[in-house]
Amino acid sequence: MDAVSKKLMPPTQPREFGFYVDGRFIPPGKREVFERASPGHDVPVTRIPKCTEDDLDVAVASARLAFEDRRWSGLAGGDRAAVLLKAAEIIRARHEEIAYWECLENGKPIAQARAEVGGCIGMFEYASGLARALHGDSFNNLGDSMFGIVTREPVGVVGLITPWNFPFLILCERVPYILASGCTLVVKPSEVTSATTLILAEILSEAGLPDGVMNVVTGSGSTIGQAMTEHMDIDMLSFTGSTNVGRSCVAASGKSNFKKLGLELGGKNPQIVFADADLEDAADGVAFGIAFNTGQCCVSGSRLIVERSVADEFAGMVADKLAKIRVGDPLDEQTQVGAITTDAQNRTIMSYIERGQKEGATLVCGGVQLDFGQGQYIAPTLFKDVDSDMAIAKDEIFGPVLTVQSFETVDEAIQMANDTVYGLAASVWTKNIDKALMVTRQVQAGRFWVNTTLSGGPELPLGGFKQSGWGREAGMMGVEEYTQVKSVHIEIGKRSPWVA
Ligand code: TXE
Repeated sequence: MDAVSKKLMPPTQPREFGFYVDGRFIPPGKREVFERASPGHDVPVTRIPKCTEDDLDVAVASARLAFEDRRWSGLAGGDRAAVLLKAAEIIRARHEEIAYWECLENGKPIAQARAEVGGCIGMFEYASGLARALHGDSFNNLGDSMFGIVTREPVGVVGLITPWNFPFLILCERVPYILASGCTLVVKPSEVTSATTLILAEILSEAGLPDGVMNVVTGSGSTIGQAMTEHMDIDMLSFTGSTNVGRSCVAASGKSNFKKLGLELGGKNPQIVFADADLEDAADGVAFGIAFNTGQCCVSGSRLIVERSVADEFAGMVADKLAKIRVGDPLDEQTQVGAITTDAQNRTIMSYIERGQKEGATLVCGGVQLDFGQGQYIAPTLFKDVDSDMAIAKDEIFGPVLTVQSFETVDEAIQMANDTVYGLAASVWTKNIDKALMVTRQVQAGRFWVNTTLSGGPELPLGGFKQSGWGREAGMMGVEEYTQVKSVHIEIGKRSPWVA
């Protein structure tokens, strides 16, 4: 498809998918089917089966068998790497198709979806190298009669539950790393954005991934997702989503088999701006940090904390930027911000905007639903006169809503930044290296940006402090998370007897 010159349109018929177990797609049959409408166009775009708990059991059994017979974990890292590299090549070839379905189900702009798919290719390429680099340790310093080896072994069957905000990107921040470790897996994508996960299953099969190593079960969180958290035969669960469901994953793990957990949960991420920053750059970065992906981003910079001497001027600069963002049809090449992904999320964001006003904050810009005749869109929104105990300053809104608060000293900025139950990400804007380092070292956040925001790649690990979660994805740590460590003690020579 000539991506640039041809105007993209939604499909005339929804695309039908089966779910994927043991290397084959299973059509819905008598199962209920969920019809997903594009949030930007209000027309049906995909039809996805609602799997049953029995389907999940079959998928887990398939992943279990594939793990136990070592068809994947028993391969050399180089052979696993070859499959991941081939998958990267096929994703590159199907780049446009993946971006199109991502855009339709999620509502994100097509240009952004394309860039994300490009990033996913890098994830597969990088993780392929890690399949070869993964190694343990050895101890040659235990005396002449003892030698120690530490091995890393795949943890087993992994359950992967993903959200709707970055259906393909979040998937690819995990799947190639899980596969690099030698684990097998069962994935449950969000019920509203399953298409690109099913496309990835097809791609991996074509790339030579043995049957049963990756399975995809589609359906709701309350049935399939909950059953995964309780499943006795899933060894590890990686969950990305709301803090509340993260809590229920922890409870379910304790009540079932103590499965290992990786959790990436909510965030209320500070953007700290000092008066000595390049304010033009900072205003642009802050606008991007809150409006990108309509603010439906766990690492959105949703709390602007700005030095008092420039607070009014800077808020004005950010408001100007927000007003110029091109919001509109996700399939339009020029669009920067697309539709809100779900009706429920749209209602949540609008109710926070109403609540902010009721609690006494002043709306500087946005705050309204935009009418394009179809779809659901919200104008990028800025609130000033915000107190830290207001809901808009405390809760993860998960929408394009930014609050402004001001500080006078570095310590005050650090204290305000840390005044949250979350610790996922933070950004600081300053030209003073001392301030940048003090803030970076003292603010509790798993990801930090200095004079930039929301950048990333396959090399650096992702994850949160505090109630933003447990564990890390991506980078070498992203493979190691999916391994167990075994310590081996080897006696050399004749044993000195215990019983004479
Ligand atoms: O998330 P859920 P929702 C936050 C964000 C948003 C809020 C609600 O604040 O407003 O969560 O979004 C599956 N057991 N984030 O309701 O429900 C579900 O099917 C197991 C932040 O959509 O957590 C989907 O696959 N799984 C976040 C996934 O969990 C369950 C991204 C996420 O859905 C389940 C998304 C259950 N009981 C939302 N219930 C981030 N950190 O990026 C649901 N699911």
